[in-house]
Amino acid sequence: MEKKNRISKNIPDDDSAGHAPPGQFVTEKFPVLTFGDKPDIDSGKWRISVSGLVKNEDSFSLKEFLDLSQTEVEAEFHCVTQWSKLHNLWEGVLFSVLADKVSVLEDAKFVMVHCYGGYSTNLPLEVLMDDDVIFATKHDGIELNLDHGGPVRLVVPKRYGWKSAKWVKGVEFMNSNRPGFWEQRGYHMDGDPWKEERFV
Ligand SMILES: Nc1nc2c(c(=O)[nH]1)N[C@H]1C(S)=C(S)[C@@H](COP(=O)(O)O)O[C@H]1N2
Ligand SMILES: [Mo]
Repeated sequence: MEKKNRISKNIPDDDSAGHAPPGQFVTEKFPVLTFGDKPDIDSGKWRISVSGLVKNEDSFSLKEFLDLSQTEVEAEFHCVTQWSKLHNLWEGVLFSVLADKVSVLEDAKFVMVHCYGGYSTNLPLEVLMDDDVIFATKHDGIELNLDHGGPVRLVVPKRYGWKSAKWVKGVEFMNSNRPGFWEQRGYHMDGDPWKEERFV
């Protein structure tokens, strides 16, 4: 079997206490954080569409999506409600792999990620092209359940958890920045936990 590419990011050399961004506490649990009801998703019907400033607008079924090159990413997860889970192994498709597949145009500078259920979040393209940003279908070897965003969620380890959109259904490449669901309600446009970019 082809060996999967594994990328480890933001992992401390040892488990010494206190390694988490300022104002965070470490938990071993994997809490569920969802605003409102979770959507009802039939994996057989799930699709992700890519639109906006790309050469080839496209959409993928789950099977087509899983046929793209797969990667494992080890990374921390920091929620703005102050819990951090330091060890996570995500498996899926790197954001950069999807971006390359549709040929992103030079004018694209920002991205809106759209979710089943109506949630959305915005990020600079540059942040998403980092090699630890992944559309995950598995967490610690187990298929993502619906509570954690299955069948496919985005994971952006270097940003607060609200940027890690669950139940992704669309990726829109944009020229200028626009606020997503929480960003319209006072959350930071960038959301870097190491800079405590929580609310504005
Ligand atoms: N679609 C959607 N994605 C979402 C959310 C949400 O409410 N809806 N909550 C966000 C927040 S605030 C966090 S911290 C993480 C939590 O992911 P988890 O429930 O798998 O721990 O999902 C993020 N993605
Ligand atoms: Mo969160």
